[in-house]
Amino acid sequence: MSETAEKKKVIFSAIQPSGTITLGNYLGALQNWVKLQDDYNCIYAVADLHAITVRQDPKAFRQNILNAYALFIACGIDTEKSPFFIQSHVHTHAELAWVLNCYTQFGELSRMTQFKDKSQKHADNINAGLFTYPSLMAADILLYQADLVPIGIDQKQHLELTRNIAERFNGIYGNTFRIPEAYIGETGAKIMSLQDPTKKMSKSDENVNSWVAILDKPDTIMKKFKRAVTDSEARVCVGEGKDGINNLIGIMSCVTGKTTDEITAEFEGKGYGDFKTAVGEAVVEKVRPIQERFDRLIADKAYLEEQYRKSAEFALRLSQRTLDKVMKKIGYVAR
Ligand code: ATP
Ligand code: LTN
Repeated sequence: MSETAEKKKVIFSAIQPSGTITLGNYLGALQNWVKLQDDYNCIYAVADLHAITVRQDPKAFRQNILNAYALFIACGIDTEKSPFFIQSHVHTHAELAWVLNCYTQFGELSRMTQFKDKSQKHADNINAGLFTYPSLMAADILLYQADLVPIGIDQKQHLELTRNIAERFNGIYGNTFRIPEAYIGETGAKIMSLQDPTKKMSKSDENVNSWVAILDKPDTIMKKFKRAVTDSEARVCVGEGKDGINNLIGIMSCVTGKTTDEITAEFEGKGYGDFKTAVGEAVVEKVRPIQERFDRLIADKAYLEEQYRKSAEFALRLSQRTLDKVMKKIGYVAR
């Protein structure tokens, strides 16, 4: 890292490899990660340790981790600029998570809405990891002394808790962790389900027509958009009670860069059928080059391995500094 690069603010973020990456993940998270690379020192990870809070099939899990890794590079994550590693390859994360668990209160974790939602969804497996998930997320962020954390709105509560844990630790032992801030992108903050546009598009939704995966084939993408739920007004414009159309206009704007007004003017006098087809085509065009790059990358295991190894080495060196400081302050005997 150069002198000037050293002075840039630090960004950390991660995403779980818990299934196929959707258009919501791409527009809400990934696209921002790519944009931020030039102006910040970015460090990114595939959060595979977090993913086992929900039961994973070993074979599918391994594939999902590699797919997510390759897909992110295909979307524009450049490991020369931004170390991009697999969380389980860097042991400091699990170590600091244990320490932070002892500085996190039961009451605080009980208030996390994601814990409540996921406990309901997976009532047969409410494990301790699901409960302490936010301490691991706090460890991810605090290890790199991150200034900013790009996330969707749904992760804001976890970031607040991270700040509280860091402030508590600093209060006891003196300045150890930088206090991070959430970075919520303006566009694509919340892409809604194509089948129930009052709910967010979510990869764990059982209705496959509710989400579009970045790796969906063009005809699947077209079919899903043609089936998208709209309203009976049949006018392409933003309005109250028009959640479906509002969402489609939002998606169109995100993928083409056109404003809402430009889109409304373009589709003046046209029906929903035409508009849905146009949105589908715009999305197909957007993902086409990503899919082509993905196909090449996923076939090149040696290249992927080189990237995640190199990034994990960098991440270990950096995070070990913070962990050493933490252990010393607590009173552990140095190795
Ligand atoms: P799950 O369905 O398993 O909860 P998810 O699709 O909601 O998964 P996450 O892995 O929880 O996705 O989120 C990854 C990132 O993508 C987060 O930063 C999150 O805020 C963002 N994100 C997820 N869904 C959307 C969406 N519909 N619109 C915008 N951003 C989203
Ligand atoms: N909890 C996040 C994924 C995640 C993360 C992080 C995000 C794990 N560790 C650190 C930002 C910073 C999610 O479910 N989207």
